[in-house]
Amino acid sequence: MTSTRTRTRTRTEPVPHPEIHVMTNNARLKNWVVQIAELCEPDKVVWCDGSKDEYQAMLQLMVDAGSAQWLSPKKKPNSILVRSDADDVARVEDRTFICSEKEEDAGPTNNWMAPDKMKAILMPLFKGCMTGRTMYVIPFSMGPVGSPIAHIGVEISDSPYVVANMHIMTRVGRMVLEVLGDEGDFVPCVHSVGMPLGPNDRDVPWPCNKDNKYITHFPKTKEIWSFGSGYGGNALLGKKCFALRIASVMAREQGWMAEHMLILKLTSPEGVVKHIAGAFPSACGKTNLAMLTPTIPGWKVETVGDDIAWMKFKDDGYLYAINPEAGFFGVAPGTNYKTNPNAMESLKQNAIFTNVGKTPDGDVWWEDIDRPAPDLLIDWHGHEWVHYDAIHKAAHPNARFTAPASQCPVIADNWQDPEGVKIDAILFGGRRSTGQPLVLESFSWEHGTFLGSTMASQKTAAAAGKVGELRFDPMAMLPFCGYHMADYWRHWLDMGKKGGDKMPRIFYVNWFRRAEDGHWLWPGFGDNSRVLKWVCERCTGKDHAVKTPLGYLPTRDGIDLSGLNLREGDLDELLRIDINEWKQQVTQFREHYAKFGSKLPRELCAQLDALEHRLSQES
Ligand code: O2Y
Ligand code: MN
Repeated sequence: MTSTRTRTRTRTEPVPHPEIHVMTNNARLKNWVVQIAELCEPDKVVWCDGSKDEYQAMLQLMVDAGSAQWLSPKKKPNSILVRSDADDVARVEDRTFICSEKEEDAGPTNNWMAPDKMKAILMPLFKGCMTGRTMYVIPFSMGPVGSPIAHIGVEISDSPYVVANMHIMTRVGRMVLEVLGDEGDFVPCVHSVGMPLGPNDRDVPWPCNKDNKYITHFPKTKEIWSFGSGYGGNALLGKKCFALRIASVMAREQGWMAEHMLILKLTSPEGVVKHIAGAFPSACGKTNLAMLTPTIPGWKVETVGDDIAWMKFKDDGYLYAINPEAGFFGVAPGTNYKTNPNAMESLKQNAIFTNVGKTPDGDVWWEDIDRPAPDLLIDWHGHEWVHYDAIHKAAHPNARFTAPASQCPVIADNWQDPEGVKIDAILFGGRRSTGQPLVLESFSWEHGTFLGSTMASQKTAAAAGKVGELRFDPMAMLPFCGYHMADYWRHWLDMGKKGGDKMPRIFYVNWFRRAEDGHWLWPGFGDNSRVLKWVCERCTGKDHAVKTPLGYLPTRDGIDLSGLNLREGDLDELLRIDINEWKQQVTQFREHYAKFGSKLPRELCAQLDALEHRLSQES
């Protein structure tokens, strides 16, 4: 595909300093923008105002440059298709660094480099990296502008794709600068695709730098520097870099929580409202759960957020959450009117599609979209697609749609409430084919923290008599925690001490358990509302649970199964606890904990010992 080599500047004359039309009196911001312009040497500096005209201009710019194409206005009005470089298609965890002063503060699960050493690598890369390009200054708010739970960032980027996506995913523009004021604080985020253009260079549709990718975070100074990738979480720096990695550091320092969690609003037929946050690793149907269509009559699920939750205590002592984002950056393949009709409705217009297939009539197509691939389908490389080719997918497996959250038919009326929503329950969940019951409730916040810290998916199904190996992803934060994971667990425990009995109840769910013959025991999707109903009822004090070594499990009639034809014995299997399997899991939990050394909170060791003891009492 395209060449992504690093180009050196070929100009011999010094570039006249670009005129900067400053939109703020915030001295720190003004100085920083000048400093970055001097470093990156763009041809032009543009301050983004967040207007609709600006968004449209970015789309047109991409189309004119050959980076994007308009989709049919009849099929997907005001929407574009973008094809990335084949080497720039996903987050790059091995190129993602936490640059804390001390290595021990990044912990064993992050790549670490000392700040000075990283800056010594980055500065020569950023020097002149925007030559021949425009440098965009994007002031954005993570969360409703002015909300006491929100925070402000400013991203500098040389990518119009980033500007357009930031317009959808965050709140961009003048109102952010107004809230920032002359003295306000912001997180500086510097991004470059890492491909300067000399006077005789022709640009490529998706500039990037495949040899030099760095996604770097500086917890002490709260800076983000990203070089070489234009894609998703590597380049839209408000999302994983700010809202999780840097925000998790800020949250620990300031006494709040930045979590990789969906937020949903659940309303019972009697009008009882509960807000539930949920942490699930990638590919566990988080967006589907956030937008679920309940199968039980009278219950309503509405979406507050599908990926990230920021939670702060209010004066009443409860935790309130906002979704810091304003859009969805959802995985396209597998999304269809059966798995997630609300996502399909959300992306019907004003959307950006990245690396999906294109139909001859100007619509999008991806694997499992619910309609057969048409003739003359163009794949994500831009080539005619060969049908039924199992290896060459029409859409890249990590193909994305970016769509405004406001277009979701079940977006909650209070999703932009600056005060946030009171969180009643937190769900943890992994993909576990054996062992883990459909749902259980923790005994306490401390026990719930233990459940989150041992959250895992199974790499392979269990062989007879042996547990499948577990891939741990504590609180679904493994790639996103900006500091030592054991210090993060300490922070969870401290939050629990602070909130006491006003903290949300904690549950662990598993939609993915299989029977011995391999069939799924639980239908999932809309039927997950049956589990949410049990969660809601537990929060309102209903006592339909039994105490087990793992936590409180539903009684046999605790889960509403009306209208659902579960096979005989499947409910028993969904709630069965195999003591021997759990004893083997305890061994794996110990190995997992051993990685965190002396920082591991003793409360969590005590929880593991207590689990082992409870299991031993059962045999
Ligand atoms: O591949 C990327 O750059 C995006 S990753 C992503 C996007 C939206 C929501 N969650 C994720 C994730 O990896 O958790
Ligand atoms: Mn995510």
